[in-house]
Amino acid sequence: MYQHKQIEKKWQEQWTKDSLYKTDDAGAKPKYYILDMFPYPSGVGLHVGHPRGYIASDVLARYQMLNGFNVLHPMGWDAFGLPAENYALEQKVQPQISTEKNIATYKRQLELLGFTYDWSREIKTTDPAYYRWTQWAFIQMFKRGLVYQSHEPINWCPTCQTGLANEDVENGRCERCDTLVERKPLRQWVIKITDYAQRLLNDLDKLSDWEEPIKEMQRNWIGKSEGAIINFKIQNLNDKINPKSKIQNIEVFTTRPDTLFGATYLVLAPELILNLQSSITNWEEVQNYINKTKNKSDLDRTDLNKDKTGVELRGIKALNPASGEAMPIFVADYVLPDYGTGSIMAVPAHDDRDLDFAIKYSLPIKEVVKPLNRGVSDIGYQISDIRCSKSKIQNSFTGEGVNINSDFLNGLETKEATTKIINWLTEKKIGESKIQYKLKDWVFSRQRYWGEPIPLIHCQTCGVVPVPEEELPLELPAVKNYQPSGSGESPLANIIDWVNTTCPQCGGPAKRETNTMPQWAGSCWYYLRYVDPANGEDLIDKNKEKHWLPVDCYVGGAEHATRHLIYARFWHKFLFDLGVVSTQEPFTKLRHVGLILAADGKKMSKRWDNVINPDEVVDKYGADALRVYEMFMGPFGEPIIWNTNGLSGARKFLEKIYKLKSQITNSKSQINPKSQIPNYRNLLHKTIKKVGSDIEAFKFNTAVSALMILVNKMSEQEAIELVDFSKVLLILAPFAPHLAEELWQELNGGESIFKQPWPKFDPTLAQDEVFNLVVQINGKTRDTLTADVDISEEAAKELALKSDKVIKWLIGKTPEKVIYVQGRLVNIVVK
Ligand code: ANZ
Ligand code: ZN
Repeated sequence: MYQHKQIEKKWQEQWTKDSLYKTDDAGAKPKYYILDMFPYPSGVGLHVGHPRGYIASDVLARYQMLNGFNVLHPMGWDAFGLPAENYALEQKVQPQISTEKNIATYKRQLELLGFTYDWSREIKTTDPAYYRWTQWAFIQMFKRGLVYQSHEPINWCPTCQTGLANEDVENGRCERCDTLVERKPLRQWVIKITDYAQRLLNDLDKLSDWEEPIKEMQRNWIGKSEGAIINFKIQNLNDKINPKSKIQNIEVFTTRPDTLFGATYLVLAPELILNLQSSITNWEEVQNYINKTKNKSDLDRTDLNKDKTGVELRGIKALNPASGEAMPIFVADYVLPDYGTGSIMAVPAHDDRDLDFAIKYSLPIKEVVKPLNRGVSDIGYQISDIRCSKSKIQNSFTGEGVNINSDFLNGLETKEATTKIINWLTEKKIGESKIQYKLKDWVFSRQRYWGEPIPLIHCQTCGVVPVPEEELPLELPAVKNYQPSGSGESPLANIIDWVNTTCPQCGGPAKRETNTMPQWAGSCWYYLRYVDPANGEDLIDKNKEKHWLPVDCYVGGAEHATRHLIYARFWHKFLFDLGVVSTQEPFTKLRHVGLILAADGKKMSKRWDNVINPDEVVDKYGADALRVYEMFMGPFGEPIIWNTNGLSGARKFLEKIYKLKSQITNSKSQINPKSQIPNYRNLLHKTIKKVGSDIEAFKFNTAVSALMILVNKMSEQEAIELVDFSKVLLILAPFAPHLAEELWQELNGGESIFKQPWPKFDPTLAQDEVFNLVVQINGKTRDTLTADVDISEEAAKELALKSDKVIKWLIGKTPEKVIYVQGRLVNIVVK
């Protein structure tokens, strides 16, 4: 009988006793650093969805151990942050205490699954010895001018009662609690991540082993646009109101300066116009409009399908510097305050949103670019003063083409026109070329308790002074009351003893910064600390860094594509500039794990009461069964629904292997009286080859399925040779380590199975089976080729068309159709 409980407990204890997973820094073996996105230890513990990625990285770690690598596979805890603090508030305990408790639960659950973590390198972001270096890096940024204080309105979550970074807002809602985010002016610390935008963008191209969709998400998040800034002079039509009014111009950012002659009005974001008040004659109307837009989310404002609204600013006009025409100026909320300059020149003929707006408010539409392949305009609005109805014009022409109605730009193609107008603007000092990023500077302060204290001191005489490095870590003081104040001040502000300090520069009375760092801070560099977790002198030892970095393979959720992964890449590049790390990028290979959904198709969550606890699964089916099932359930990167039947299938597979034991013979002479080579041999070698290459390609499901086919075949045999079965155990070991070790020890004894080499396959035995692929032209056979039995349709056709004989027959003819009959022939039809 396969007694999983007994077997799993026995080997977990033995492996720990033998320090099987303790990773040395030295040694002759090549290194392999495999990293999981470390969890945030929530109060409810793990559900069966969480370990999917951890199991995969563990399979890879064990596979690499068997392949002779010195594997570093660490684990730790991302334990600061709002959810931990909210949980503690709910439970009425200190976050320090609840966090420790949650970590203990997580660790116990992870250990049940038999992972290869080197726990001697465990770290937690809440440990002062750890966050000392988070604070240290922040101070280095401060000293290099990468950190600034701002009072601009930022995203504010009224439920979490804290300011948020752009990355923490999803569709206008707080990513944590789903509350509509407001804008609130707040004193805050901001990191100039935009200084690194171009490098973050460029180096994506070097990450050849990252999945393309994740790189694309980062490109879009960084959002580079090339264009120009253009200055528009403002005419005050009503000098009587305020002759001293200072407004002289409005700056806009545009990606299409070539359309300047087609700009027929300007639009300002409502947030931007307060300083124009004195010249505006309909101020009340404008003020009402501003108030109305206050609570709209960016998504609402920019939605193409939403009705555009706005109000004209009466009393002023703008002058188009190219055409000299006077243009009305509007406030409208489809222009956002914090992109570009917060103002635009509207070109309704060539921008959809401007067109909608122009039609609604009967504004002139002037066509200035025509498509290259069109002789005359067929849209019908090329005359500047034409007033159009929505029914007549549906779309603007937003592509590139040739300029018309544009004076000195006429006849130029878009690229040339762009260069020419930018030169013209620059010469006249009314504009210049400009690169704009969607990425915003990183709002780095939170008005909450459970985070790293920001190590800055406010002195009346010296201004803002960093805490001296030798005084780090600046520890988070223990407090009774850590409820958020909601006033925009952190709860730390109430700890007078802690706040009042002396200035490190002048010795005078000073006050500590009371904001804390965001949840993302600690995870920006944790992968470095595993390499050298106890270093009290430096963030990381240089030699160890050179040895272990970069991380060879990083596995985690796709939800981090634009947050953690951008922040960590930025932090790493900053540390590179400091000389702390020697590589430009931290993670060589990145793979994302798909979600495991509950049986009802929803995300597993306490809220839906659909969570399956891994403890119960392990108890009933065993850790190995859970591991095999989660690897087998479907393609690793895709979401998949949990199915308990699948779990019993995995369990039965392991039982079958356990039973194979009874068919084993040790001596060659006893077996297979009929033939010398057992008839599973070819399949065995094929499977060794496939399991290895599938693990490397993260195709765990097909690896397990190949193992299942092999085991089925072997169970039909009367006798199995021990050498062969030992190979089966070795390729099973990454997936079901406990069972593999148990059987290995029983049959072979000696050192752990994980100290053995991965079995070699015999290439001739592992060769794929082939068939004769007949190639016909118009039904007549012209060639016969050899093809793998599992050749794809495309590959079969390509193979056929490349045949020398076929090429000769095809001279002067073009194939009209190519038909593939699977496993038999390709027919090429020609006229
Ligand atoms: C004139 C123009 C003519 C534009 C044209 C487009 C087409 P991306 O690619 O996203 O950078 N824009 C600029 N700042 C804006 C803001 N704060 N809120 C909303 N829209 C803004 O887009 C840049 C274009 O988006 C800019 O180029 C501007 O419209 C608009 F045929 O200027 B364009
Ligand atoms: Zn001072």
